[in-house]
Amino acid sequence: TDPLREPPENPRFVSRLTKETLALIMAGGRGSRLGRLTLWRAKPATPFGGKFRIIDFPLSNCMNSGIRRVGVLTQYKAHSLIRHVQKGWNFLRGEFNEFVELLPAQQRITTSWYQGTADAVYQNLDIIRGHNPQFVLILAGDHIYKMDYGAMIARHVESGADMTVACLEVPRETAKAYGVMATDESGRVERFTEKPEEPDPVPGREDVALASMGVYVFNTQFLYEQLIQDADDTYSAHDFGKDIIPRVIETHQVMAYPFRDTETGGQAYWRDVGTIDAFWSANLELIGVTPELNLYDQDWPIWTYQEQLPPAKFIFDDEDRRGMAVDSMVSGGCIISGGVVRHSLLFSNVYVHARAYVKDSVILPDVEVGAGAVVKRAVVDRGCRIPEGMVIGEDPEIDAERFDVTPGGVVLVTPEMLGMELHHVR
Ligand code: ADQ
Ligand code: ADP
Repeated sequence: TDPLREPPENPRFVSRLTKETLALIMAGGRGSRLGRLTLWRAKPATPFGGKFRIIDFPLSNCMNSGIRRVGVLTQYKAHSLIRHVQKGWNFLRGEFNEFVELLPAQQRITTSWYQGTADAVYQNLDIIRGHNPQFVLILAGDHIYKMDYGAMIARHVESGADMTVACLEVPRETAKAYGVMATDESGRVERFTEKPEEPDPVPGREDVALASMGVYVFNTQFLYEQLIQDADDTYSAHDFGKDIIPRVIETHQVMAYPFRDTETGGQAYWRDVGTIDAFWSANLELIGVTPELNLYDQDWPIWTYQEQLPPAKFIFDDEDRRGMAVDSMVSGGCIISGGVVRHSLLFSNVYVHARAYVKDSVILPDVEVGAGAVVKRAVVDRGCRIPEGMVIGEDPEIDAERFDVTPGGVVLVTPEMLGMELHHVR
């Protein structure tokens, strides 16, 4: 039986498994392909979808899956991330042994910062031991998706695996960016190559490959053994994808878990918004009539830190016939005062002044678009003040002098590029 299509017969069984699970969210990576959007924040802290930050997705998946013991491993530019987790994720009940705990790199065991992902976990071994979980669920902090980890852990237990790796089918040409695996008929992983030049295709389907999502379930004892062994290996990069998985598939039972859409059984939504182009289009996709990622799904709410903000306000100028947003999402605290917003996503507290025009753009919180300014096909970072009359997104050559223009023709605008002294810090 496929636990994804048929709910497990005894749901209490799954809740026992999730209760016995400690989730560790790897949130230390830089996300350097996001360019200057991650100059001052780690990728998991990057705002997404009008109200959220990327890390809210794996964190919400944990809550909705009944996993209430979560550690967040941070390293690179963690301040914004730490602040968000502290403000927004402190609603769990310690009395019930529920927590979201921050685990910054602090050189507790060795004198180096976290090296690979396995080293980040290794350096927290004593903390994990203290929680004494039966399973450890390792998650990446920088993907956008809705997934019930309970179903995966149930499958892990049913199959008797030592470790289970969640995977997805991706076009073979994009598979180079991932860990790629091949399985036997039972789903056991037989080959695993991190970021291969020539990804293995899925048998019989030449243009598809099986990519690891970087989501792993471990039996805790097995994880300890592997991490301790790996720590002694001077040739290891101490990374799950590069070192641990290729090694353990030889000697242990590592199973693949295909992540599918729970309703259709087909391809599930999963996005690595690794580049500005991907970030821009994943945000604008949400505006569509029936986006693949439904943020209005009350069965799988995405939690976040919410500021108390007044409703969005639209001030219509009768003479100019302006002061509106169409085909857009507009968050709390925004004021569109005599400007026009089309096919755009506005995060909180965005002020669009008279005769300004915003189109095909993603505007992060606390931005002001000055009177008569034009912003097209852009990602505007938090705290930017676009001066009166400035034109962005009409002439790539002029844009490139001041801003970053992506291969897809999206203009990234940050406060530094506008010559602003400091990021708007609140
Ligand atoms: P990558 O995403 O390239 O591949 P990596 O850079 O290790 O792997 O990042 C994985 C996650 O760990 C990210 O969320 C990142 O922020 C975080 N991270 C990285 N280094 C860290 C550190 N030192 N401390 C704390 N957190 C850290 C991985 C797998 C592939 C898989 C893809 C799926 O290695 O096999 O296909 O994820 O995206
Ligand atoms: P976020 O929108 O992700 O919360 P912030 O704009 O608040 O990010 O900035 C995140 C962190 O980076 C804060 O600690 C802030 O002080 C710091 N920061 C932002 N811009 C600069 C800058 N130009 N110079 C120094 N520190 C900065």
